[in-house]
Amino acid sequence: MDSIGSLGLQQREGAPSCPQEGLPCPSNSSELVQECLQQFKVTGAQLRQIQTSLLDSMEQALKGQASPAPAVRMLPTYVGSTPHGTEQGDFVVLELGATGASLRVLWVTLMGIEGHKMEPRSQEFVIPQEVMLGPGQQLFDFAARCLSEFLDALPVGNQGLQLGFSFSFPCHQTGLDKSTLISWTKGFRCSGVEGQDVVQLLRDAIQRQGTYSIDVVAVVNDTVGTMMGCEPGLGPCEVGLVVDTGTNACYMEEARHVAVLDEDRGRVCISVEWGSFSDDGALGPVLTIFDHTLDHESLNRGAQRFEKMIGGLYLGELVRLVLAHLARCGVLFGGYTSPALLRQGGILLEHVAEMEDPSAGAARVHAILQDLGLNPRASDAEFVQHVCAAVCTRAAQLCAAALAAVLSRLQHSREQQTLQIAVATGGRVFERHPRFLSILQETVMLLAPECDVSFIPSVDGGGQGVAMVTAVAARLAAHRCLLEETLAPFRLTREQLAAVQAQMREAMAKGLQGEASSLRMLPTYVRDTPDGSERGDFLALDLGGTNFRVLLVRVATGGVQITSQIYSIPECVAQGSGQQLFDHIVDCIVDFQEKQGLSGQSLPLGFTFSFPCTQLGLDQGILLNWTKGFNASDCEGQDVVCLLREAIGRRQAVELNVVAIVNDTVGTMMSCGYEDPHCEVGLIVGTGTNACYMEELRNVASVDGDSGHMCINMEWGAFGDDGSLSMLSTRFDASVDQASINPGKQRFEKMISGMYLGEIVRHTLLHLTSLGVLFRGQQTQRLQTRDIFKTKFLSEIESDSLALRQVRAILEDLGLSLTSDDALMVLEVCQAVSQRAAQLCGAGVAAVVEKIRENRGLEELTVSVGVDGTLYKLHPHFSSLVAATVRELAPRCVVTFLQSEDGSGKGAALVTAVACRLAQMTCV
Ligand code: 0WK
Ligand code: BGC
Ligand code: BGC
Repeated sequence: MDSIGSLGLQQREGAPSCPQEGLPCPSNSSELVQECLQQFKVTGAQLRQIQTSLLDSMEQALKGQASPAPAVRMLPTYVGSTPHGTEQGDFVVLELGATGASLRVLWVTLMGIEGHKMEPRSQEFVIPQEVMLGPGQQLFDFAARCLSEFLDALPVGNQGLQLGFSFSFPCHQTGLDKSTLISWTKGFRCSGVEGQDVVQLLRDAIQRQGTYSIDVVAVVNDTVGTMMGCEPGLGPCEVGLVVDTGTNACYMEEARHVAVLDEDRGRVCISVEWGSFSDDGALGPVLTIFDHTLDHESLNRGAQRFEKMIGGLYLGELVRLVLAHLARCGVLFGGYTSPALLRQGGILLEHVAEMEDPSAGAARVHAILQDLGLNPRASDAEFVQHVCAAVCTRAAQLCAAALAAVLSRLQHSREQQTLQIAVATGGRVFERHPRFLSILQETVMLLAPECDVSFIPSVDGGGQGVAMVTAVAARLAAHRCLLEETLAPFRLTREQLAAVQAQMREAMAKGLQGEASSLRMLPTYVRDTPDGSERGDFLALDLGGTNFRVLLVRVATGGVQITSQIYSIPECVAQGSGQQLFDHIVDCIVDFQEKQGLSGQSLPLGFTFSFPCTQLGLDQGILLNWTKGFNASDCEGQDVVCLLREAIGRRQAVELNVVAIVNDTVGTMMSCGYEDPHCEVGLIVGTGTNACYMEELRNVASVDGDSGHMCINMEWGAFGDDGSLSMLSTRFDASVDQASINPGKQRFEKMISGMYLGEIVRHTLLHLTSLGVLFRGQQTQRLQTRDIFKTKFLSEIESDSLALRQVRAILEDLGLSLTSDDALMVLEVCQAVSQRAAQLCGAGVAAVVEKIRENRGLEELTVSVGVDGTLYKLHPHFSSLVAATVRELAPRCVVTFLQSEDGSGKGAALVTAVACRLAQMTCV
């Protein structure tokens, strides 16, 4: 075991060799020895007290209790599952800290077949004292040099290597490859490392070394490596216990019990860091003056008190302090001491293990004591063995009390009365000390009789286990790369969005001039926004969104009152004959009139018809083509106002005066314009998407007149149908388009609107599943079902208030069995798809408001946009992303987005009211 320096104890310069402060020398020797040995006796009650108090601290820490700070840290390790046995590949493992003043490099080959194992190749390097206490960079450079020296001996060529970093110190982990050192323990005290990400420090050192391309993909605590390295046949082990220079344990906790994790399913490995356990109530009574002396002279005074009673780094020192005391009292070695006996670190674990080993016999004890420069008498050897046994027995019992606390925690967390568990053990105290494990086992059986515990020594100190975690991390890292690759086309740059804005401007100009353009720029014959003088009762229809609504709109001095009723449009009607569709609409109107006591009244009616129509007048709209899943026959190319009037005609005793047909964007603009005169743009992001705005009449080639304005229905859903958006289109967009009832059409809409986002996500998830990135590569029937992944799921999954667990619930309802990593990746897919949609929509709005600003030759334009549509209204981030994109691309426009409260039905009624007001004025 390590020399004095690496014992983490301070050298006491020039201290006179005199009896231990505060320790009287009683009259007879055996009484004195008994008195000393008695101090190391720990009663059952004390062990139970320690077990209980440690359990309390563990549960306080799990709950995230901040103050008083729990005595143990309970650090999540991002290891969520014990090995599947399928992990395979070659991995380099670097172990630092488990064995004190040495580090180890291993080459581990995982066969991926249960039970098949290749003996790892390894090499140990002694870490010089000045490196353990020097600048952090020096330590990591030393590690990088050892790595490359080890690899020099292997035929690795220049292949990329994956490394697992076993770093045996308390760390806050924020990922499998991100870990910040909290504090050094066990004789290490390098500067500039605490509070730093040790993975980055190692990566930087490997970079500086520059000899091998090594990717550090995982960092694990040695207890985790020990647990994961447990022979699959015998395990799986769900507890990892290390007693080497230091001591600690990890175990698999139910994720829902770990407050800092937003998880409610599955398990996560927790590193207890019980070395820092220091409950005065529990530990006070068992701490001896020798423990206080050792701590006082240690590098980390006051810290790791529990570890300093158990860890191999300290056992030898405790024995030395006792022997030195007894020698000074003349009880041992004839009162003679030696430099080695007085020198801290003079007695190492190896010495203690040998001297205590009953098979070693007194002769071996003599030899060791003579090596320490002592001249032991016959009785001395026996006393020394008793002291060694007392120190190590206490260590094993205390370790057992701690382990019993972990077992009790497992019983609580799994609500099990009895527990059958396998504990992987690692560390040289287990390997070297003859009785440590047996004392531990006996004491655990006393303290946790309802637990059936099997202890499984880890084969190679956890190297295999670290390689397992590295394999899992490598798999996750590879998956992350594939995920990034898959989502990259959805991540639009500012340049790409500005290009979309410019292309839309160009298409707008061409459309207004009647030139070939994917933007039809349809005049709507709405020349003015309401001026508030409108009055009267109006019927309104609202067809084309999620719901078909019939509304009674009363426009009075006090404002607008709306009574409405939602009716469904069954798919068979939406895709049946036009006559059937319009008859269905009239049926709904009649039903509404009856319910509202309006039967027989012929109120002016405004018809919000949310499909592309060429308008020849306010009450004439030729349907150009259906969109959004509608496909009723014999309608395209027809004047839908006529079709409605014919349907009214077919229905006896119904009289309706269809005054206006408006697009839902126009209805929304008018509805919001009634409250805010600045509202000159209408935007819909719902089942479909589209925008309209008030254009200068002089710019509308197809309508006579050079003054005044005309509201233009852009029909931007079709933007890019000429292929101008192909550079942005992904393979998933193509799949959605090909599967739609209007392939090649409405390309812009199919990247933005609610009818399609869910499908884009579904196709992306199918692709990632086929790559094995998601759902362990298991394709499920459900996920292959069209429209099974609703766009509303995106809004739910992306809502900040939804914990990952709820994301899982949504996906499990889809019959998907998934891990938390899967849920996270699905969330990222949803975010990428909706972010692109919002940004494209923002680029469109930026094009429109810039057009208005330039139309009016303004330096700065203040304008409001009336918005409606389920996606825009319900998605947690869509509206803010649209606004942010508009601010970015149209910085000279101050744009206010007004969410329409009453939908566009009110707008249609207002358009009708304006038309009626204008008609009355011309009659007067
Ligand atoms: C509500 C409007 C209606 C429009 C719809 C669009 O009243 O005219 O078509 O919003 O949103 P969606 O219902 O398609 O989500
Ligand atoms: C460290 C632990 C480590 C244990 C065993 C302790 O000093 O804080 O992280 O697991 O030693 O090596
Ligand atoms: C239609 C537009 C409508 C938009 C929003 C699109 O599919 O073509 O007329 O405004 O959906 O509902």
